[in-house]
Amino acid sequence: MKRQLKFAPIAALAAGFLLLAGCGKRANVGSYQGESNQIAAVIAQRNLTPDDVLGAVSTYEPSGQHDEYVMFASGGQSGQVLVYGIPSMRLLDQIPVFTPDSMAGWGYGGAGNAILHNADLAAGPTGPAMQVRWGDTHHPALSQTDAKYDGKYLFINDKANGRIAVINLHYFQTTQIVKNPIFYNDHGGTFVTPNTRYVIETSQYAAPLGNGYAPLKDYAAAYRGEMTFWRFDENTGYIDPKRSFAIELPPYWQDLAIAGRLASHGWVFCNSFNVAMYHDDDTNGKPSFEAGATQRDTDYLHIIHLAQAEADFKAGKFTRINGFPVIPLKAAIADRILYFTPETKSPHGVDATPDGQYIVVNGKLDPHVSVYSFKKILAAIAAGNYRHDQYGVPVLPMRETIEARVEAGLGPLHTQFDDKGYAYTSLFLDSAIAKWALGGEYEKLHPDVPAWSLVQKMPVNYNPGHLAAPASDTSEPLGHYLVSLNKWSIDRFDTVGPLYPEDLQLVDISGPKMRLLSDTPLGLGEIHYAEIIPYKMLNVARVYPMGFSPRTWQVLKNAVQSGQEKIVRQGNHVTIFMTAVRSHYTPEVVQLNQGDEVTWHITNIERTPNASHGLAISAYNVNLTLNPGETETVHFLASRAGVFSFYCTKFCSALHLEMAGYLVVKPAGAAAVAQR
Ligand code: RUQ
Ligand code: CUA
Repeated sequence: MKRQLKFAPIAALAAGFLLLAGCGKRANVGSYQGESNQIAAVIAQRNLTPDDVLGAVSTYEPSGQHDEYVMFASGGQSGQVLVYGIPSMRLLDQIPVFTPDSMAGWGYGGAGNAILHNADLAAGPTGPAMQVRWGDTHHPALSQTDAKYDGKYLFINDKANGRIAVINLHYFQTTQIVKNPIFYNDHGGTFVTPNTRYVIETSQYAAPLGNGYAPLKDYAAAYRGEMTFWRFDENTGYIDPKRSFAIELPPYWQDLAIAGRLASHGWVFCNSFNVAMYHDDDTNGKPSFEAGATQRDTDYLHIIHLAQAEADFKAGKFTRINGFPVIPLKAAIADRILYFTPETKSPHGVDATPDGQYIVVNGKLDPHVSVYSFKKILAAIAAGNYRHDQYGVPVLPMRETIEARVEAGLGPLHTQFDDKGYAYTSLFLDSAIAKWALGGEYEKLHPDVPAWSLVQKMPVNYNPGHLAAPASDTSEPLGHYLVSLNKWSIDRFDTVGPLYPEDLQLVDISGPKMRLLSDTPLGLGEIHYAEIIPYKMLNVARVYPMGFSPRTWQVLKNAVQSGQEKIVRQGNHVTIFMTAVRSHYTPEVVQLNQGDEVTWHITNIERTPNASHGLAISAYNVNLTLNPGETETVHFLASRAGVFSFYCTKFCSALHLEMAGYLVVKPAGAAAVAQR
């Protein structure tokens, strides 16, 4: 349809383009005079509309020019985190987290192995240890100080296996993965409290707490949900499981959550979507979950007083499940930690306005966005005018907690906020974004636009899930851009096989109307959520300190240095002390006997940024990436005899191909005889 929008003389557009271009610092209009015909010709030849040209010039980063923002996006089933530059939408990095990554040398002998191993399932009464080597990342959360981004850490969950990872943003490196000790899966994670004291992780599909067994017929009595509060230690940069705890919740399927801030500091809000507790053991011909879980008109917004829960935890009012402290449901009710208020059925996203005053809930099956007032929630709690659900949890009447309902459109999922008092809600079924005006204090920001009213709907392509806007999850959102993370792309790109990419659409939200700028396909995994931060708020290292170990997260005093290279044999244990620098390894030949136990230390002794090396050993499944200053240690058993090469995987210099060596493993016993 857009293509029929033929516009006035191309020359006029080119002139407009020149005006636009002339606004930049890099050149003035005069310097484009010679190119104007050429520009007009390209516009005509490529059949571009004025909007297309505006989108292009708003997002193009000339060679060498950097993006203003970075977006940290979940990589979905890739198990990783993706890093994009905005507005160019160039993919800058894939940070390996839950899945081995050969480009980064993550999970092939180095530090990643230990971190991944730490997050495997431990052996327990129900079965043996289990190794998991993938993840389904959903919700990244940047660390905050005083409800604002501080650019230090990123957290992300693995929905499939109930795990949380910590990524250090000085080195863009995963430093820790913790496995939830009482639950196999999660979804409502990660969300951080305003000072990153806690990282929140909530279970999704109810099950017996502690990963035990109970038949489905015992659902109501034996199945539960839970919310885990992982205590993050700012001083060490690690989650401290010993200071972490959970709260037992009824077996409603808990979904997304958000930590309150400012007005609602100390509280947490969480959706649920199967309050009907529908379950089916597949023997009675009952309908599917899809029908059963949505049979009630309302589900429950969980309102959790975290400050009180923390007090209970500190006072020892918990039981231990698999050794992990859990505040029982009964105690959570008795100590006024947990309340519900109805929400329209099958809700998905819950988001807090920047001031923490309103809680915005989107019910997938209701065209309205429901806005709850935190003040009213507190008043309803104080009034004590509630009934109880079947587990005894107080249910605050919806009419007392709700502030407004905004008719946004079909299938509202998630909401983001800008700096001008507007909210943006994705409409999955409408394939659109609804921009609407906030009320309360926010009315001052847009005196001519009525509070809680729809302002604009803009189509997107297609079926948006989350939206992401810079600093939307903080007390100071920045506006400017919005990324629509669309689940389906249908006809947007050349078809590359039956698995379609997602479509990330960049939208300009700086003006009164939303404006589409660009489409970016993503064929690496399904982005669920993303957070966006100005690049200047990060403090990114260019090289490691010399001898830095990503395994211990420290500079190792005994990391191999230049001149100290050697191979030491003690019985059948061989220790290799190796360095890498453009363009050779020292030593270059390693001679072993079949059956030797090998410990291989290697340090990249470069100080030049960008001078990374690799260490790949054929057949032994060893593949390291060594950034300048980095030291790594690999252990393996020389179980296979033969002549193996090891080589540098990073094209580091003109003589990179020569950066190689021989690993010669002499056969033992009979094998030696068979050798020709
Ligand atoms: S999800 S499309 Cu956040 Cu996992 Cu909503
Ligand atoms: Cu080092 Cu190639």
